Amino acid sequence: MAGLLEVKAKLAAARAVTVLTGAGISADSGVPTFRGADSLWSKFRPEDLATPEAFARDPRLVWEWYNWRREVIASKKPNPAHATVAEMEARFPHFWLITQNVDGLHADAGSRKLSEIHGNIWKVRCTACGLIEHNRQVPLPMLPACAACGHLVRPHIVWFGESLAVADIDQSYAALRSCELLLLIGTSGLVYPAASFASIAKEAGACVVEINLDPTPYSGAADIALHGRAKDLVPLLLD
Ligand code: BJW
Ligand code: ZN
Repeated sequence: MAGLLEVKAKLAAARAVTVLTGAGISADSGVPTFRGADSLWSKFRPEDLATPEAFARDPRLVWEWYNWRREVIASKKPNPAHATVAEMEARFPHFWLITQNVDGLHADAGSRKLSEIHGNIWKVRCTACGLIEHNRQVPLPMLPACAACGHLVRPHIVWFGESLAVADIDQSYAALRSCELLLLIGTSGLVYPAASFASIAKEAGACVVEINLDPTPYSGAADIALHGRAKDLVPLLLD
């Protein structure tokens, strides 16, 4: 495939690599994506389910949706693309993974140097005291309450209109500005601030490589674009 050998050569020489992933990497594990045919946003309206206003209006509806998502994701396993990204931690002296995915599959695959910038579906956060807890119970009882203070908990997920955690933003920007190579894997590049990450790395001098089933808004900014399934292409990068 045109471009693949070039990416492999660049990776073989690189010391600082940053990876940004989106729903496409987990699509190969059977987790639904957000956009496109048969995706989450083709069946549900984001403003009904993934905004703080939606949760304030109808927490039961939002939690029912998350209970369904948790049930879907609970049976899914990391695929060879997640495994290869986890392997990159040991391969490069400077490595950071930024994921928009909330499914936890990167951590399941062994990734530790990672920022889950949109949160994690297996964590809940108290709306009163702010306590964040791991919780793998499926389904969660309606409505789930905080173990410490008894108030309503919410998914520890960044919804539309909410800010990302400062520590995640700082860590991500540092990794984007200092990498030689940025790999964009399976993201549509439509949601900010992640949509601006390729240009931040490029302005700092990085080579930007996109791996996606289809061209995206990132493709124009990418130095090299490889089109195909993440589970097929990503393992080829290190073999
Ligand atoms: C494959 C494949 C295979 C398939 N192999 N590839 C302008 C500037 C700045 C901000 C904004 C702006 N305009 C609007 C905003 C605000 C908003 C935003 O960006 N909206 C856009 C839609 C325009 N952003 C925010 O609100 C963010 N906060 C923020 O900016 O704070 C400051 C601020 C506040 C208020 C106003 C302005 C600024 C927070 C965004 C949080 C997004 N959260 C979500 C949902 C969480 C719900 C949940 O999961 O439970 O996170 S949105 C949803 O999209 C989810 C994802 O992480 C995110 C990205 O999607 P992703 O991963 O790219 O998936 P898809 O489905 O879009 O694409 C899949 C790709 O994979 C496709 O390209 C396929 O081709 C490919 N693919 N199979 C390889 N096998
Ligand atoms: Zn509490």
